[in-house]
Amino acid sequence: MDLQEFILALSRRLHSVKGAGKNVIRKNYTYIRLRGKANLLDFIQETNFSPSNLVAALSAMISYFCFLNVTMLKIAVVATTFLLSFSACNSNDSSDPVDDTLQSEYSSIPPPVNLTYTITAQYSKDTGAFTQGIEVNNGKLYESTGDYENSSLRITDWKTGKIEKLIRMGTDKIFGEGITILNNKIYQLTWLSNIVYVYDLSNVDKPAQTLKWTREGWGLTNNGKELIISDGTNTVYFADPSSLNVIRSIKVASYKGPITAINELEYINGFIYANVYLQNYVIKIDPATGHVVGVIVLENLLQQSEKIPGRTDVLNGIAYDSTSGSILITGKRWPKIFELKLN
Ligand SMILES: [Ca+2]
Repeated sequence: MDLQEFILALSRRLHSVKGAGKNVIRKNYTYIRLRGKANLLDFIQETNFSPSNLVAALSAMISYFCFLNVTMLKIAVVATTFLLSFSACNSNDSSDPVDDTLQSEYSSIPPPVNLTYTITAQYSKDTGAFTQGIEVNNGKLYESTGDYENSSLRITDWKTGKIEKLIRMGTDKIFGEGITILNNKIYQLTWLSNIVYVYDLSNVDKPAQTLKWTREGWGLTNNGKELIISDGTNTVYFADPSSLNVIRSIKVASYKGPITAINELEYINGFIYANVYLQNYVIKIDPATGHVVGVIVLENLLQQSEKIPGRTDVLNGIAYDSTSGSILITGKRWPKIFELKLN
């Protein structure tokens, strides 16, 4: 691949980055940074383009984007930052950012087991739902959606797709995140506003109270007595449900090192299952150690032909139906929810 081909291919990739991230770019660059990094690192690996030529390529790329518009230029600058950090990372022939001194600590962790599964059913789902968290309770699906003004709390019959209750709690500052139900209370995280809404299960029309969570809010589940919360880092917190005081925390890691961007969560039979933002897999975490003991690979779960360009977003959303033993999996603005059984 020569330089011109590289730039053209990269511009196409960046366009897909922009399209997927445009709804969250205005308030915080976390999403776009993470998305940009994942896409571009994949891209570099796919093309085998030499990092030594990146600076020349990026200079040309920024010139190219200057003729488009300001937003695209912003994207190019963000991408440049990551490509340069990638280049620096490769300058010592190491693609793994984990500190060598810590490597031995992680290498003692056994590799995760590949958890195979069978898809037992597929159901239609509202493509307007920017799914941030799902949980099953008493035969219904409780869902929290994000995307600022479009954020909501929903109760649905997931087998018919019928939305039985929809509470719009989003504003230009409130972005819905993870959800869980404990002791007949629904807890709904928000992303950057430090607010956790608490609803009575019997009355979801408005929150019965709010609690303060001092970190970013990403994923939420519970183990029957504690809330389990992720904040987009590699730390998962166990918190008192009445106060949100942190009781303890774990650092999520596999034999390859820390795993960051821990997102939507589900507690299933003594283990924490987690989406990892931008990844097409779910990890199974030992709640005592934080070690990843299993992985469910969900690549191509949603077929390319089922995706709506510029709308269908990443895999996100895991819930456990204890009555059937099924796991429900979906994504942000996906047209489907999948029912799986682990083999
Ligand atoms: Ca969940």
